[in-house]
Amino acid sequence: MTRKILLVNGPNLNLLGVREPGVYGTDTLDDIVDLVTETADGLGFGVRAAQSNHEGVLIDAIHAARTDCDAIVINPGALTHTSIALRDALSGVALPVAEVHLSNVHAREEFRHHSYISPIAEFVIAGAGIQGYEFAVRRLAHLLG
Ligand code: CA2
Repeated sequence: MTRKILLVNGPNLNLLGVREPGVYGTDTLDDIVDLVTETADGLGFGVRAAQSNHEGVLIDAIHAARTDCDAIVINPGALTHTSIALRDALSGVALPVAEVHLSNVHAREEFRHHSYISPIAEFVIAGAGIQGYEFAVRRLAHLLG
C-alpha cells in the first residue's frame, strides 16, 4: 500500500500568487500542491491536499488522516499563532508533523514569532518560500525510512 502525506494549508493561503506578491511571492497554492505531489511521488508517497479558511474543516482533515496517512505537512497560516485546537488535533493523531511557513515569521511582526504548533512538530521550516514544502516532504520521507 502506498504511504501518504497529508498536505494542509490554512486560512488565506488560497490567495497566494493573487494578492501581496511582495510578501508571499508569485507562486500559487496549485503550484505548492504540484510541487509536493511531484516530490512525494518521486519518494514513493501519495498526497492528499486540503486547504480551508475554517479551523474546524482543517481539524476534520487532520482527524481523517489518522487512519490512512503517515505524516502531515502543514502551513497553518495565521492559526499558527492562535490555535490551541489545531495543535491538539495534530497531537491527537500522533503523526509526524512538519510546520512550514513561506515567509521568515521571525523577521516579521512580534505576534508571528510565537507558534502553538512548533512544540509538537518534528521540525519547522520558515522563509524558504514554496521550496520549504519540498524540503519538508524530503525530510519526512527520510525520517519515515
Ligand atoms: O509565512 C507563512 O507561510 C504564514 O504562515 C502565512 C500566513 C501568516 O499569517 C503567517 O504568519 C505566516 C498568512 C497567509 C496569508 O496568505 C496570503 C497570501 C496572499 C494574500 C494575502 C494573504
